[in-house]
Amino acid sequence: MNTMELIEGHKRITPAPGIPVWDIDPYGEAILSDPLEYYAELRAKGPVVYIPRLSILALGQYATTHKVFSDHENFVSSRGVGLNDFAIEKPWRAPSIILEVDPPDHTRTRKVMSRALSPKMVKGLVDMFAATAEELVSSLLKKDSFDGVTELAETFPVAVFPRAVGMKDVDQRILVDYGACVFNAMGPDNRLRRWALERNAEIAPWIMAACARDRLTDDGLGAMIYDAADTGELDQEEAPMLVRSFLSAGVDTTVTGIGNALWCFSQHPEEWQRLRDDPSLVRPAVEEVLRFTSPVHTFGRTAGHDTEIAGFPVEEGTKIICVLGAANMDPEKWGDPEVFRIDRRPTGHMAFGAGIHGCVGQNVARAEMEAILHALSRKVARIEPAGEAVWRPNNAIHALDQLPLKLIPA
Ligand code: OVM
Repeated sequence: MNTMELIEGHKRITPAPGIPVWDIDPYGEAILSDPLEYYAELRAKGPVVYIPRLSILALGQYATTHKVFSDHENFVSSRGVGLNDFAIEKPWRAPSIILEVDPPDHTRTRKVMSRALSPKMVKGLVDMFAATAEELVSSLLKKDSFDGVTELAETFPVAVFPRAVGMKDVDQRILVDYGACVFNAMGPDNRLRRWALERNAEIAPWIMAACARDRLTDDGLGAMIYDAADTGELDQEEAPMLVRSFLSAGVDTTVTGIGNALWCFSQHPEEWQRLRDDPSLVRPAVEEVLRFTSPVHTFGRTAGHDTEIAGFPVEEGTKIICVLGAANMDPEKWGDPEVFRIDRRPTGHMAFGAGIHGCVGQNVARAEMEAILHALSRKVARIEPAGEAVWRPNNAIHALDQLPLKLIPA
């Protein structure tokens, strides 16, 4: 007899006495669009908070978020990094063989992906990134105004990343939407997740077809994955699944990072001027944009066995959301987190996660953002708002929907 009560596809838990209870929906669209107050209240309630309507624990203080996120032994990924527990419910798609796994399975696939995304491979891409960024910025300078989301933040990664992977099929709308689906699917059964499942049904066949070996050139990052299948490092059917991970995690995330960077500099012209005066600030500016806007705002884990968080007992099967956006805004860690300062050098920010699952593509992500900021900083005196910035709620991503901009030539 199974008397376990389920909620959002995981076990309903009884929180340990003393854990603060907060009756809120962290996936409400108003919060997802404008999360700063929610981040502050979450941190203020304590190191760990129980959210009854989803029966999950939520972490927002830097110290606890970092500790739990780095602890893959107690807080597993193989049961899914959203609210569904893969040990109980059938996952919405075939699980990722790098994201939704634990060691030792994770160790083998991670090694193949980190080779394809290594600093050496990124070095081979930077000239192509720079040339594409220069060309794109030149063409946007000819316009009176444009949408920073569709015409720059989406266009650039879609121009360079599928090319780096060696994809023969490229469709901006499908590639961006697929990432949005993957991240929305991490949330509860709300409007956003239901959209994701519907949209995924339309585009998943296109995505999987685009990951096939005969749809990839033999000189890209995708070919490196298939090479690993040839040498026996991977099974044959694992190669397209790892190429799928490039598309799940590598497009919408960098689109968001670039869009958020444009937003930061349109709102902080004095910081743009500092960047123009000292191009060596491009690198730390990228880190500050990532800290300040947290493109991936929330990521989950599951307690693999009975354990504890901040001294409170946590039962096996508990879903825990790590609110990376809140950790990146914790004044205990950052002092003045709500000040956007491009020379902050925010070592230890959580935008790429932490621990063994820390973003394997972070060198590519940085290179894309740096290429755009370099091109803009040489050609553009000011990045001005040309209308209201509108955020696009997503269960795991903090991204813009619209960003009307005007570039003032240098
Ligand atoms: C994957 C995947 C999907 C989403 C995110 C991610 C941030 C990985 O399919 O492997 O890492």
